Amino acid sequence: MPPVDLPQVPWIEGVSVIPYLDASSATAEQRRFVTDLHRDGVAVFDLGPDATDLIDRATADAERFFRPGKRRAQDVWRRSRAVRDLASHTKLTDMLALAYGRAPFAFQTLNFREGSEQHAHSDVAHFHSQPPRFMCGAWIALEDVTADAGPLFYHPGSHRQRIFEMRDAGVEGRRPKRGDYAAHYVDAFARQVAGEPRPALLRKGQVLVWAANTTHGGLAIQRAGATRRSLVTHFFFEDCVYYTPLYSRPETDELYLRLPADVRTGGVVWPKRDGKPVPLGPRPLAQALRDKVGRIVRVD
Ligand SMILES: O=C(O)CCC(=O)C(=O)O
Repeated sequence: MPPVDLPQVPWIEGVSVIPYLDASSATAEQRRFVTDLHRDGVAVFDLGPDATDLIDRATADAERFFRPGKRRAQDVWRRSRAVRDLASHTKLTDMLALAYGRAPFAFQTLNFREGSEQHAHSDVAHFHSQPPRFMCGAWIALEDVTADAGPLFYHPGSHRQRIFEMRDAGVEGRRPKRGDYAAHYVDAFARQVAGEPRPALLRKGQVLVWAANTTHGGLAIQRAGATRRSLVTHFFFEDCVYYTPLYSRPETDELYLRLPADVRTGGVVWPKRDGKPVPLGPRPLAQALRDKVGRIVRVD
């Protein structure tokens, strides 16, 4: 049996979010955040003036990792206390705990100095959970975003679409492998994206959270040299199984399991199913150990 009181569907993904909020002690700001996330698959709030100093320290710490021609620095939190604290900011984790009904933990950070110009995608191709949809992304603006700097974009309401899997992209009858995403998935996903992208013109200190299946990406940079510093943090939630769908075949339960880091503690979070630890093979253990001991920051 699952641990008592843990929802099997995130509140923001279900149909009972309003009575749930009515029975909670949510503030007006939290209530707006949760209802926006439920309706649109994205929601924005402000970390407030108290976070300005932390944002400035996190921005300065990340700066030394960027390289010419590279877009992002992954897991700077392993080298920066400020990035670590910002990624796990209490106001953010409180919002997520309320919205999902389980305790969130940040497992990865991405610092950007410029726009990513990333194709439209949904994070559930990269990170997913059992039970499903206990995953989300948080995009923190480290400076004001201008329309010509290649803002983040999203498709409101896309979180409600059916999850697009590797087999929908034609990778069938076998486990997906490295290269299948670029060769098959990206274009197939793009063909089924509906509606107009909406740019996220955030001010410094604002946070945009997207739900697991919300379509998003980065718009083209219109002004050479424009910066758009941001910190993206990906979250999972307690007591789930964590896996990488790109290399998994969920229909036959062949999952590429993960042993995610816990950014706040520096440890790892062992996957659980129905409250019981799930056995892991040597690969995720070795990966977690390498990242932790090496304090690895990936720049790409
Ligand atoms: O910041 C961006 O332009 C996109 C970031 C993104 O899509 C992601 O990290 O999943």
